[in-house]
Amino acid sequence: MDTTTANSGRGSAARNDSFDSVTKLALYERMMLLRRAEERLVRDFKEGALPGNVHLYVGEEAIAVGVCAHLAQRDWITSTHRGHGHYLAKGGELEALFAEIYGRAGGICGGFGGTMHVADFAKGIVGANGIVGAGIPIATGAALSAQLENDGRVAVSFFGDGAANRGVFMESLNIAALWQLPAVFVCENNGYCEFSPTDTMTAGAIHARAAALGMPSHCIDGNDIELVWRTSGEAIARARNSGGPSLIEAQTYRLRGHAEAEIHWLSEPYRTEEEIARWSARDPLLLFADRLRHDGVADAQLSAIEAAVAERVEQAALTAAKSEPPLPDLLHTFLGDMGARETA
Ligand SMILES: Cc1ncc(C[n+]2csc(CCOP(=O)(O)OP(=O)(O)O)c2C)c(N)n1
Ligand SMILES: [Mg+2]
Repeated sequence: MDTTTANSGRGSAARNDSFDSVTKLALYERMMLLRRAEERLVRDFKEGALPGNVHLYVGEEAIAVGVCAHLAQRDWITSTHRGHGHYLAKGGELEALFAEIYGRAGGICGGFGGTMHVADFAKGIVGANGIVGAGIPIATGAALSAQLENDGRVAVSFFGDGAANRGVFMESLNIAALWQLPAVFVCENNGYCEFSPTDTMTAGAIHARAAALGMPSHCIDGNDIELVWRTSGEAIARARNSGGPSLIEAQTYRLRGHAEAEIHWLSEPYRTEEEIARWSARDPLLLFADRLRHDGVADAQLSAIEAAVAERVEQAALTAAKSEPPLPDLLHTFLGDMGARETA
């Protein structure tokens, strides 16, 4: 997706306004990258090759990929505990992602952060975050800095439906609306907060909360890549052109568990087979492949994209696994002052 994430001018992405065949195939490839990378992690988890647990984004790929297609490298995103997809969609390096999750020195954070802290500030990836909702005020602060610098950057915050029930959500939206900050708030409503259905914990509609603040909002099918791409393109352009913030509620479903380790925690299922089957039939990659075939893309071309991505993922995972664990001495480097105090 080089054409859409290139860095240019005052932070404006070299954005393609038409959902043309080049854009569509680039989006498909990027969604496939997210999917295959996490399928590799599923395998690693089952083989006991991961140092801990992972929260996967499988089934939600259209959101991160559709939104990030409109961002330049110098724009910011904040992410969640389910952050691998956001990282890859914003252009994060694949091998460094695997190495980080494996806890190796070649990781994007030197192997000290792990799955829930993948970040690359140079690419505007301000970080995944284990604290639910914590990325929302961070993106708001980034948007404030863009406004003060008047540099045309935009900040996007991805967060879940559960996070929208934290106080910091309304606090952040309030100040973003009041100061007309260049921010886009993207709520990934996957119908669950851990094992609790959203409708057992959330009053009203999340997107409707913006109306009280005079902020534009949209509620869309988050599994429809074209809809995500078009809606977020408008919201990001509005933010970039001093038109203020927006809230997008993208409805989706996680096709895997809340966390891979949940099979060890739960005594009974919290979702029905019927529900999972219904959403599997609406897998965003299947929907997009159908759309591409309908638009005349040959099966062979889709298979070639998939095979190339699979090979890239396999090579990255193998290389990352060969990276050494971080040197213990470096721990004090990252602890900074706190480390100095502890060792004094
Ligand atoms: C402040 C805080 N409270 C609770 C948790 C425990 N927790 C981790 S993930 C999660 C669910 C979040 O749901 P949602 O925001 O909908 O995101 P999803 O997992 O569905 O992507 C919870 C409650 C936490 N990490 N941080
Ligand atoms: Mg959720």
